[in-house]
Amino acid sequence: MPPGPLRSVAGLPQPGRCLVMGVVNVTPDSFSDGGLWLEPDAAVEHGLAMVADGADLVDVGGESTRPGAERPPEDEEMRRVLPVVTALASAGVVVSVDTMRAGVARAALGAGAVMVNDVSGGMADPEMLGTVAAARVPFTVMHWRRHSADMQTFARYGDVVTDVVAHLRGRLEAAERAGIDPDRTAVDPGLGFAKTAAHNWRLLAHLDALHALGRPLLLGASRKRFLGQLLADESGERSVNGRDDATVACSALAAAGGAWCLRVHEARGTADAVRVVAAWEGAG
Ligand code: PMM
Repeated sequence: MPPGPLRSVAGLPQPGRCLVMGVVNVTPDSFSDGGLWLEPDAAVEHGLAMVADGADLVDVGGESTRPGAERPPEDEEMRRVLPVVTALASAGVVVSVDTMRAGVARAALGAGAVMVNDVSGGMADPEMLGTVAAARVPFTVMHWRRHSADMQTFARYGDVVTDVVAHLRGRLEAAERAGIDPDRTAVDPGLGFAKTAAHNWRLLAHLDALHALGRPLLLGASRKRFLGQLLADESGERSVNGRDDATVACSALAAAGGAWCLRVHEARGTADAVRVVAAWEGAG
C-alpha cells in the first residue's frame, strides 16, 4: 500500500474504508446502461437498489460521455436528472451529480445533491468552479481533454502518468484559486477519456503517482472497454454485461492500492470487495 493515501472528503460519508459510488445514467446512449434508466421511476428504483446492495452514494448523470457521443441540450439534461436527484435525495441517499454544466450542477444541488462530479474538472464550463466554490460542496477533478465527440483523437501522451498527474495538479490549483476548499476535492485519472487500454493500465499500475497529488482518489473502471478488450475471445470483445467480475477485480486492487471511492454500475460486488480489503488491512 502506498504511503498515506487520503480516504476522506469533507462533507461525504467516512466509513473507514473505500467508498462505493453507484452509477445511474439517465441517458438513452451511455455505453454501459444507456436507455435502461431513462424513466425517472426506474432510475430511482435502480439507485435505491444499489444503496441496498452497499453503495455509499449514487452518481446521477444525464449526459453520455461514451466516445463519439453528442451532447444533449442543457434543458434536456436538467429534465433527465432533476426528478431522479430529488427523489433519491428525499429518500436519504447521498447523491452526486455527474455534469459538466454549472447550471445543471446548481439545479441538482438545489434538488438535494451534495457533490458535483464534473468529468471535465471544470474545463467545459467556465462557470463551474465558481459555482462549486459558492455552494461549498465536494468536487471531483477528473483528467479530461475534449468532449466525447472527438476525444479519442486526443489519446496521445509523452508519458501518460506524468501528463495526467501534471494536468490534475493544474486543475486542483485552478479549483483552489476559484475558492474551492482543497479538503472538498478528489482527483480522478479519467479512465477511458482520451485514453487507450494501454494508457488505462499504466495509470492503474501507478496509483502511487496519483496519490502524490495529496487528494483522495476516485476511479471509474466499471465495465469500460479496456476490460472488454482484455477479456476478448474469438467472437470479439467481452460485452458490457460480461465485465462486472473484472470490474470487481479492479475494485479490490484499487481499494488495496489506496483508492478513496470507486464508481461502479453494479454495486454489490464492489461493496463486498471494499469490505474484504478493509478487513484484510484492519487485521494487519
Ligand atoms: N466515467 C464515466 C462517467 N463519469 N465520472 C468520473 N468521476 N470518473 C469516470 O471514470 C467516469 C465518470 C463514463 O462511464 P458511464 O458512461 O458508464 O457513466
